[in-house]
Amino acid sequence: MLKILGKAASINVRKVLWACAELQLPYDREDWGSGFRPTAAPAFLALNPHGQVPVIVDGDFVLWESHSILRYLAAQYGGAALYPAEPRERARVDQWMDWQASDLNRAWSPAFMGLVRRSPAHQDPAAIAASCDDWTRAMRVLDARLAATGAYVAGADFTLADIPIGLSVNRWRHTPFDKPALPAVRAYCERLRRREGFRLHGDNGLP
Ligand SMILES: N[C@@H](CCC(=O)N[C@@H](CS)C(=O)NCC(=O)O)C(=O)O
Repeated sequence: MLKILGKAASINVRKVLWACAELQLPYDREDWGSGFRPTAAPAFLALNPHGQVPVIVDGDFVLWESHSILRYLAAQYGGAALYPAEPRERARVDQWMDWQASDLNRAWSPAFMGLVRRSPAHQDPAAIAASCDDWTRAMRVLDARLAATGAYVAGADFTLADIPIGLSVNRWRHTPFDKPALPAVRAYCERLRRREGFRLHGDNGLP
C-alpha cells in the first residue's frame, strides 16, 4: 500500500491526497511536520534530506517534491487523462504546475505568512502590501486564462495542474485582504466543487 508522510493540513500534502482521490488510490498516511512528528528526525531525513513533507513510499521507491509525486502517481496508476502523453498537452499541464510552484508561491508567501499564519517574522506592512499586489496580479492572469478556457487551467479537461491551482484558489479565498472580484476564478471554484478530491482536501476550510 502506498504510504504518504505528511500532515493533512499542509497544502503540499493535500495535493497528493487530492491526486489519490482522483486516481481512487488507497494509501496509509502518517502525520509528519510541524505540530506532529518532526521532519528533522533522522528517520525522516533519510527519506527526504530537505526535511519537508510530503514524501511517498511506494514499495521500495521513495519520492519527495509534491509535483513530482503527482506526476509519478498519474504515470504509475492509470492517470493518462490527468497527465496526457501528447507533448504539447503535457507541456501545458507542466507550465501551470511549474508556475504555481515558483512564481505564484513566491508572490503569496509574505501575505499568507503575515495575514493567515500570523507569523511574527512576517508583519512588515509594506512587504505584506507588495505581496498582496503581486498575488493579485498573478490571480488576474489566472482569471483571464480560466475565462479563455471556460473550464480548467490547461484547457477543456481537468488535469493534474488543477490540483495545485485549485488549492491556490482556495488559499486566495481564505486570505483576508481587499481582493478584486475574479468571476472566472469563482466559476472555476464552483466547477471544482463537483469533485470529491477538492471537497475533501481543497474546499475543506483550510487555507
Ligand atoms: N517544494 C516542496 C515544498 C514542501 C513544503 O514546503 N512542505 C512544508 C509543508 S507545506 C514543510 O514540510 N514544512 C516543514 C514542516 O511542516 O515541518 C513540495 O512541493 O513538496
